[in-house]
Amino acid sequence: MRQNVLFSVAIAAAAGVASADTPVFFSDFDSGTPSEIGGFFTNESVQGFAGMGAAGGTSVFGGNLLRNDSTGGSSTATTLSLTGLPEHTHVSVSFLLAVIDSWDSTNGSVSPDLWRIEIGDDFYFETTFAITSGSVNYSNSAAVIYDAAGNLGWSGYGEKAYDFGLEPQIQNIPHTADDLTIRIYAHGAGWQGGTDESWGIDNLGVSVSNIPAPGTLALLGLSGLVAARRRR
Ligand SMILES: [Ca+2]
Ligand SMILES: [Ca+2]
Ligand SMILES: [Ca+2]
Repeated sequence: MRQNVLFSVAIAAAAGVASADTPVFFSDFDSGTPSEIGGFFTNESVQGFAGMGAAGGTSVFGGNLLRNDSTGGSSTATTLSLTGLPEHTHVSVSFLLAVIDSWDSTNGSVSPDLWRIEIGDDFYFETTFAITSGSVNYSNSAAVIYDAAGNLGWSGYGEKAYDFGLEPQIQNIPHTADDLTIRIYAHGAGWQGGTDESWGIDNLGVSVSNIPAPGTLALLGLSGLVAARRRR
């Protein structure tokens, strides 16, 4: 059994297959914006978020972030486009989210203010935040960086922040294509953008992994070998 496992790992490496958890992108945005980033964004200071992170979190805010203060909707997304990914079955995404100024949740005024991340063509995660009005808020106590809604910068309204590396719903998402596009945007009938509401991300990372379906581990070596031969 031990030999079989080692054989599978060797074949996987030869075929360009992602191992346990392979990083394929990371940026802290402090020395500019990588070419993989597109769509709507400005690269600007993290202001009062500097040095802040979740207890037990993945990283802390520093230097610059990417901010999106557009009028909202999918056409105003901030995008990340990756190509030539190693073979994989799943993708995971990690970042710090700054929730900036007068968000009104789904039941405040003017609402709803919704925030969405699309990971590939078949998956999205959506939530809302209550800062100035409304009572519904993204609920993940482990991910909280700052939820006191004091003013940390930008216009005079308050801010919140969360570590989305600690959001289970955007870890290990089924995905197999060579290319991956991530789109992040706010939308909703209450979304105003500008100095009313905006958001920012720092320390954006993407990793891919191979997670065998139950009962398929013994076949991995054989399938890897076939894939490797076809490429030659
Ligand atoms: Ca940064
Ligand atoms: Ca503010
Ligand atoms: Ca609003």
